[in-house]
Amino acid sequence: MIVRKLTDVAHTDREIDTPNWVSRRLLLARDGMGFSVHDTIIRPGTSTRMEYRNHLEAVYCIEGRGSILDVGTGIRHPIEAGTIYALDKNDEHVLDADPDTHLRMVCVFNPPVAGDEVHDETGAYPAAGTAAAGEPSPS
Ligand code: 9YT
Repeated sequence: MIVRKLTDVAHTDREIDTPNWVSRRLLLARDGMGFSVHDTIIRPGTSTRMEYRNHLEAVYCIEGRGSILDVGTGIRHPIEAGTIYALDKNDEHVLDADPDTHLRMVCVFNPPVAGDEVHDETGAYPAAGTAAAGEPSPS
């Protein structure tokens, strides 16, 4: 059994800090669950375009307000505590946090992220099993 607290993860290699968001990775690929779970803060007033071509992601908002633009449909959806969105079609999206509040999101990735991925120029994380995902390539 794995029992872990957010305070165990903060300021370790499980915390990824970027200009728009900070992601605390409570469960990663190396935990062997088949998915990863992140507690992510989206900074106030930021706008982040993403398209996880190599992952499915579900995101549950537990604090704050903002919106998500589904780039494929052009529809913008409000986000508040209690809203979940699931990128079941690897959907390209733009996530905005309102200027006066952060968004706090619980994110689940399948396949799990290894922990040290950064968004590439398309807003994706590299596929699992690649050197870019922090894993050795098969020889
Ligand atoms: C909600 C979202 O997609 N934020 C970007 C960071 C990412 N979810 C992560 O790695 O936690």
